[in-house]
Amino acid sequence: MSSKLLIIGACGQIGTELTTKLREIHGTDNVIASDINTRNLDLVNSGPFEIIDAKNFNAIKDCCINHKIDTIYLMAALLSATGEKYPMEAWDLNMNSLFHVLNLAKTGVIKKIFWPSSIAVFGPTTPKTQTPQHTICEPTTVYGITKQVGERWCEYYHEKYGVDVRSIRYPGIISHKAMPGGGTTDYAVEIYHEALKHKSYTCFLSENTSLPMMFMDDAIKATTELMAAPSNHLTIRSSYNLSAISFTPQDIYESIKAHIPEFTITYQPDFRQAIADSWPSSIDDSVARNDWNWQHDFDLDAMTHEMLTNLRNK
Ligand code: AKB
Repeated sequence: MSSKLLIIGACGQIGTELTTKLREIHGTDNVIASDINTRNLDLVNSGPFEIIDAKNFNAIKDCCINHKIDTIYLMAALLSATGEKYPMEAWDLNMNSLFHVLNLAKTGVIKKIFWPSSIAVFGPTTPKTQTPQHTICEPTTVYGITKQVGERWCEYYHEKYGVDVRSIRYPGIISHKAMPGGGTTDYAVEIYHEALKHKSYTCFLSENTSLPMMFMDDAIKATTELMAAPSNHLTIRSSYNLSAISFTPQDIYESIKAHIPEFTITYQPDFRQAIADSWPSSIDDSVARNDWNWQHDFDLDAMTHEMLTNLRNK
């Protein structure tokens, strides 16, 4: 019998492209996309879609039973910058949605879960470069706290109840389809749009802020490969470090300027600077590389080429 999947938060930046990829792999009718609203009409019209609030346990459970779902990808979350503005809402959404899917797996309604964590689990006391898989995690954002606690619960449910939950600590993700919303790394998407539209960009982080980043195609590849890996190869049930590239706003500016010579940038750091300063600048993902052969494909210039080509064609 083929696997049936539910994606919660399918209209978001990662959910949109993950849904497309999973439909290619598993067949359109085997992948139910869901979100709290129908804001992304292309996605909504691309196959089975349900309106589901990730905080509503019964709505998720009914959907799983009605569609005989065995695997959930829980992509709904409030990110780092929005989480600082709405701390209780971030806690409520990020934690309760995770408990809902963990408990559906614990009680046998579903078999497998993908839940994204983030580099936001790290904080100012974490080693900043080549941050190891196992290290100090003292996050200073609400979002980071929810991801760190979520990781502990994932490992707990795996150890105590045998739940097959798999997770990646995503770095900043850069893509040209759906826009990101409410993150600290969002500048690295906005900059491409502004370079093409206005030939100038005002960056909310300072020029030398180096952060771990990844092109969307690599993030989707990592997610599908981790979910396809044999269970007995996986040594991490909290969340895997994952890395591709690290760059600063100045680096990405120069990469774009090579294609758009008149492009200019100014820097006006805001409250997101403190969040970025608390995160690592590069990540050691050797455990992911060893356990499930993770390898990234895109460096900064290859990503810039893809971003500009696709945005120009829109
Ligand atoms: C954010 O900036 O909040 C996210 C993340 C790194 O998890 N993109």
